[in-house]
Amino acid sequence: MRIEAVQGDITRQDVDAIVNAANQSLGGGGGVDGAIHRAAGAAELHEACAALGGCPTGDARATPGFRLSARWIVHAVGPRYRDGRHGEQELLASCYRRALEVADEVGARSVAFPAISTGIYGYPPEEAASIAVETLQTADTRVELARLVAFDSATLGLYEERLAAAR
Ligand code: AR6
Repeated sequence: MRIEAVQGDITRQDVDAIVNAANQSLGGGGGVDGAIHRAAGAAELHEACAALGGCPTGDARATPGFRLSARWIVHAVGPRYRDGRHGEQELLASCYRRALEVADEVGARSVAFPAISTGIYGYPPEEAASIAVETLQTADTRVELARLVAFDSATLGLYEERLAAAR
């Protein structure tokens, strides 16, 4: 699988599936979740999410992308960061792994990821970027392209450093 990093808005990515940084209720929220709900069509996406009955932390669920260019949205629930001693690393890695597994199930071959948990959930961005890159690099998947979408240039820099180190 090819892994690339770009700076931009995940709702505008031309890929088969975009990943949402959701919460356990899948009821929508702020940050990237709010942006995805608005861009996909809030009413339809809300109804599709409600039918899923929630999602545990570290896991992922798919809905259609509705008005997005992406055919699918994979809603992944990242951990809230406390102190790094409550399983946060494993739960965040699990989000990336499960999002790829769900992408495989729906047949998506290109998937864009936001920096899960690094906004409202407070995960330190440096460690989150390392976990994202390492987990994607070791994943067993039919997905051909994983695109890490940084909202800001600092996050893009973190991804670029880690991807360059791995080459
Ligand atoms: N495109 C790409 N990245 C974005 C966008 C965008 N349009 N908007 C924000 N980001 P956050 P979390 C970045 O807070 O920390 C919601 O209320 C943002 O800069 O969206 O996992 C949910 O419902 C940051 O780097 O998600 C949950 O309750 C990253 O996306 C909770 O927030 C993630 O920030 C989840 O918190």
